[in-house]
Amino acid sequence: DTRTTAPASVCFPPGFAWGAASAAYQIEGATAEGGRGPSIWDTFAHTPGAILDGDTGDVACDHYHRYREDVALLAGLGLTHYRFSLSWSRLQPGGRGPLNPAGVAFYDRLIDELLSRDVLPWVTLYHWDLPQELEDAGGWPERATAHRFAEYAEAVHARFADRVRSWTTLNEPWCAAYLGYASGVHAPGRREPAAAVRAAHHLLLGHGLAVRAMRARDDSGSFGITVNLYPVDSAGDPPADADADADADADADADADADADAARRIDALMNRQFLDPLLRGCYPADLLGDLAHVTDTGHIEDGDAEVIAQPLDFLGVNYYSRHVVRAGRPDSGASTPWVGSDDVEFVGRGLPATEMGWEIDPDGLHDVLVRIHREYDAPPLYVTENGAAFADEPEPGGQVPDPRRIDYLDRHFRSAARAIADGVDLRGYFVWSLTDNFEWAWGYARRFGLVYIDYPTQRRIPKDSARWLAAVTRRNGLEGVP
Ligand code: PNW
Repeated sequence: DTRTTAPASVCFPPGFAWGAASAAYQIEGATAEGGRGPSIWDTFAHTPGAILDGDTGDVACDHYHRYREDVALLAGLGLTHYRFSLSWSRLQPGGRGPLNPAGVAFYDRLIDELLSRDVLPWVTLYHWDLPQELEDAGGWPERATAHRFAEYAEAVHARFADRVRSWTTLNEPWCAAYLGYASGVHAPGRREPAAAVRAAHHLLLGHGLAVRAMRARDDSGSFGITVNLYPVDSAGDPPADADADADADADADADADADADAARRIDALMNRQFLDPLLRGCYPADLLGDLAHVTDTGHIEDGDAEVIAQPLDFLGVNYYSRHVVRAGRPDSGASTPWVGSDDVEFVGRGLPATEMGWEIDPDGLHDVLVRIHREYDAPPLYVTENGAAFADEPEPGGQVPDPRRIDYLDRHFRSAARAIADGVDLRGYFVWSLTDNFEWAWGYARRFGLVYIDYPTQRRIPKDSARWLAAVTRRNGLEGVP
């Protein structure tokens, strides 16, 4: 612990929304039931070598059959909000046309169960599971996919808007575009940098078209998007001054400039590529310059900027860590998500990390929230994901002590409270994740849950962090640490 003073108690604003989050492919299983069609994640997970240990989402947490128990766990924690995603290929098996009645019936049951326990459903329309038929037609690099997404959103909204008030179009378009189409570590596993840039644009376009279509039906709901943001710092020391030797100073200055430029480029790709078109109505000019040698802008049509910049009722922010970068050598050959910037090195700072290898940096959450507040005309913010993978296992007595997760959440909650004190209009916080689940490329080998899942029996065991979170939500705040 690097704290210098013991934290005082903190209170969150009245009505602050406490919740937990999940995503369809990570929990549902039942991938061939109820008329569900295949998605790119079914195809990818069944590709040998794609997922650690050959894991797939075929069964996952069997939430499709056990949703009642999962909703009971959630309500038992005193959580009032549940962020989950709809499986597009459960609702439209081929990615277009009328909704599949059995898919609708499942989400009807889930939503009604949540409402009966006074938990508000926060629906995400797309958490990465594109219907395979749409990928076969080209996927997100094709403009038509944005239109299919808007049609899907409109049909789903028409069916559920009587009970669902909060609509998030996309989860983390950066991941969907760059891990899916550039580095290839996520579905559909393509390694085509130019296609990834087009995918990012068509995801944003699909978001705008979807918001427009849903609002045209009924404007009374709440519409937003979730992006994953990182503060990006330069590793370069600030230029040395004073009396040291002038040549060495000049070298150090040049290095620091190159590092600062690396940080600018990664910030553009990671953060501003999404925040600027959503909240300011245009792409950052420096990003378009950086990407000019990857692809031209022929896929960006007149009017797209206006569609993407639909007014939003909230912005969801997912936060996990900070990036620290320096200029390095071009690393051609390896497939990276950092399209056009494969010469940037990511620098470890030697901080304690979670089992994802992500360094724990609670201040970074404060920094991204304050940055949005200061640099953009932003709608109310929600932390739609934050959480940690740690491998704690049940003890013989049945408890699952996970002190590192409690400490992680405690420090991030305090950082969020500090952002609120600095003027950020933060309205709620969703912990990732309610239960352990299918952690994408890592399969079941990484556990983010507040609730442990014993996969062979599908038994659910609340971890100590779940009970701790229940006390936080009850009190709407944190106690001081003596
Ligand atoms: C997010 N990265 O994924 C997703 O929204 C969740 O579905 C996921 O389980 C959670 O965070 C934990 O991983 C990310 O490589 C995956 O930067 C990868 C990255 C970021 C977020």
